[in-house]
Amino acid sequence: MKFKSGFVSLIGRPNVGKSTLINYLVGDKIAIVSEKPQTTRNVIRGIVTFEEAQIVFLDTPGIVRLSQAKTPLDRHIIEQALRGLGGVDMIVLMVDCTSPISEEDKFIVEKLKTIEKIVFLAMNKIDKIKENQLRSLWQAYENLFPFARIIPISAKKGTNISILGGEMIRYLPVHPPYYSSDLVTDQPERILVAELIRERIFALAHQEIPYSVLVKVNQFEQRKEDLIYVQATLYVEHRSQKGILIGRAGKMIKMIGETARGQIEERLGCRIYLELRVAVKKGWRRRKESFKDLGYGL
Ligand SMILES: Nc1nc2c(ncn2[C@@H]2O[C@H](COP(=O)(O)OP(=O)(O)OP(=O)(O)O)[C@@H](O)[C@H]2O)c(=O)[nH]1
Ligand SMILES: [Mg+2]
Repeated sequence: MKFKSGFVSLIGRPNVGKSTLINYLVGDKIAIVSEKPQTTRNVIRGIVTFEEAQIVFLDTPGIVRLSQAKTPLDRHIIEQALRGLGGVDMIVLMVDCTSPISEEDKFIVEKLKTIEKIVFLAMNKIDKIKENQLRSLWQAYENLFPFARIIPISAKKGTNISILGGEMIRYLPVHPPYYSSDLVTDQPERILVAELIRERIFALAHQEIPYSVLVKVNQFEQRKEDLIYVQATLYVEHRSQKGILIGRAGKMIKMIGETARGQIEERLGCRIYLELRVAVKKGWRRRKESFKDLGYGL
């Protein structure tokens, strides 16, 4: 049997579980996840190597309609995600089966109609519904677009993920692997660290704060054999947000730092000395030149 290999883009509206799926597939935490929508800002590659195939997944930021994009950053993020539709062998549209077809889903399907690619539909979060609740939604999606496969899954519990993987391999082209088999992502460690810090901000801060923060890792140095020194700056958009992020007597920033350190240590497998600073980069989400600091792929 010949080896198969290809690129698969994972798209969908925010919060449907794309990053959760990519983590499950690679068996490692490479993409941050949160209960809040619009968590992912960059396209992240997750590599899964089987005996007979290698799939390179592209986790993309959640797509909203352009009219809903509030800032130049939002528009930039959507453009990134839509770019994820080109240059891949296959596309998986992920939807949340606990809610009806949304305007965003329809917007994405319209985009899919303009490109000739194999598209799977992954109906995620089946752990939250009863089986008979799926039928009418399934039918509705079937009427919307000629999906090559429709697979109900739970990215959180791992339900039907092996079926999804197996079906994808069937459609992939014969091609040698693109990456070494021990690699799960090509994301640089600095970016991964910045993302893990951002995940803690999404978990701990409220309202606009997580969306207003840009994390930049300035120093990443091996100080001892098992100790890495990391210095990161958390940029906010306004002076008032600085105080909120630091918290009363520094409580919030301390909590972000402590929990992030634990996550980074677990991921990198060594001790971390983490130093966080908070600074203001006025209105950075409106300024294109600051997007390059967002990190990978920009
Ligand atoms: N119950 C349940 N929850 C899930 C499942 N998959 C993901 N979630 C939850 O849904 C939320 C969003 O998950 P993410 O993986 O961050 O979603 P995303 O599509 O990457 O979101 P964006 O990056 O904002 O586009 C998190 O709270 C996950 O724990 C699932 O199969 N079942
Ligand atoms: Mg995501």
